[in-house]
Amino acid sequence: MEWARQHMPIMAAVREEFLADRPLEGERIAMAMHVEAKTAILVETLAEGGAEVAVTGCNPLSTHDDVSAALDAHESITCYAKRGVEGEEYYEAIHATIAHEPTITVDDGMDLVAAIHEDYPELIDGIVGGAEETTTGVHRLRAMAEDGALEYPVFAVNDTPMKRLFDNVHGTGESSLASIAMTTNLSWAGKHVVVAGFGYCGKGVARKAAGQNANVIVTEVEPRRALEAHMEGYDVIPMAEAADVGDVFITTTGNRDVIVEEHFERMNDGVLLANAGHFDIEIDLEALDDLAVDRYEAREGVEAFELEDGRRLNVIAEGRLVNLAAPISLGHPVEVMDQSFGVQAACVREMVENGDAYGPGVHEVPDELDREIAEIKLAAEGVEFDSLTDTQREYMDSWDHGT
Ligand code: RBV
Repeated sequence: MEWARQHMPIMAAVREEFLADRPLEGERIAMAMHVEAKTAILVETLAEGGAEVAVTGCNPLSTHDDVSAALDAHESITCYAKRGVEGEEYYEAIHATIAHEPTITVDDGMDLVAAIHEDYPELIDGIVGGAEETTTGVHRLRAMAEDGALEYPVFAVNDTPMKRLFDNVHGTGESSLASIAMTTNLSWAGKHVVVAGFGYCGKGVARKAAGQNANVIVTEVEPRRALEAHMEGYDVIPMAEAADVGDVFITTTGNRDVIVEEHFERMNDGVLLANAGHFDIEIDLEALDDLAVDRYEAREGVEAFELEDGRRLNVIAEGRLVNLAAPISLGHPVEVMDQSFGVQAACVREMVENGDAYGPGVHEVPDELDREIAEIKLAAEGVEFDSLTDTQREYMDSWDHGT
C-alpha cells in the first residue's frame, strides 16, 4: 500500500483536500471492488474525507487478504473481502457491506446496486447516489435504467476520458499480458494471439501484444470496430477460423459464449485461454468440461483440459479476469488506477455535495471533474500544456466566421 501510495499523485492531492475539508463527514460508503493495494488507497482516502467505509470484493479471486486485513484495522473501515470465496459466501460479504446502510455506493460490476435493489429496497431513500467503475457495470446499469428499475443516480466513471482511455486501454493491455506471461512463463514473440472484441480493452490488449512481437488476430461483431481493427493492420477473421490458428486467446467483449464448443473442437494442442472481461462467462468452461476426459493443474494458475484425442487446452485463472484473478496478478498498473480512483473520489464528493441535482439513472461524470483530475496528473508529471487565448475561445464559440 505504501508503494502504491508513492505512485499515486492524484490520490495524494485528493487526500490533502479531503483531510482539510472533510467533505464526506457523516456519510456511509459501501464499496465492492478488487481489494488490493491501490484500491486500499482509495478506500483510505474516502475514510480520511470523513466517511465510514464498508468494503468487500467484486470478484471471488481478486482480493489480497493482507490488504483486506490492513484495511479492516482502520477505525473507520470495515473490510469483508476474502480471496477464494464462491457463490453464497461472496454474497454474504456483499450483504454484510450493505448492512452498514450506505448513503453512497461505489461498485465495480454493479453487484452492490443489484443487491440493494433486489433485497434492501427500503435503503434506497437514504442513498444519495453511486459510482460505477467498469464497462460491464455501466452496461448493466443502463439496462436496468432502461427497464425503469434503477432508483438512484449513479455516475458512469468508466466512461470518462481519464478512465477508459488509460485504464481500459493501457491498464487492461499491460496487466493482462503481464499476468499471462508471468503465470505461464511463455513468450509472446511469434505467437498468434487472438483478441476477441475491439472495444477499449481489446484495443489495448491487441496493441500491447503487437508491441511484444505477436501476430495479432481480432474477432469482432460490430462492423465499425471490425473495420477499425482491419485498418490498424490486424487480421480480422471469425472466431471459427481464428480457433484453427490461435496460440493464445484473450476475450475482452463483456458478452457471454464468445469461445464455445465448436471453437474448442478446432483448437491446437497447448493453446492458452484467458479472459480479460469482468465476468467469467466469455469462455464456455462447462462445454469444455463436457468435452474433456481429464482436467488437472498444469502449473499454478493454469488448468489443462485434456480432450479425447490428447489435445490439451489450458485455461488461465479459471476464465476469470486474468489481470486480477491469476495467483500472481496485481491488477492494473498503479498509475492508471490513480487516474480511475481520482475520478471515483471526485464523483463521491460530487454526489455528497450536489446529489440533489441528479435524478435516478446513469449519469455522465461532469467534464470539469475529469479535467481537474487530468490537470493534477499533468502537474505531477511536470507536463506543461497550452491554454486557449481569448480570441481562440471566442472563435470556437462562434458560428459566424465562414469562408
Ligand atoms: N481494476 N482494478 C484494478 N485495483 O488493481 N485493476 C483493474 C486494481 C478495475 C478496472 O478499473 C476495471 O474497470 C475493473 O477492474 C474490472 O473489474
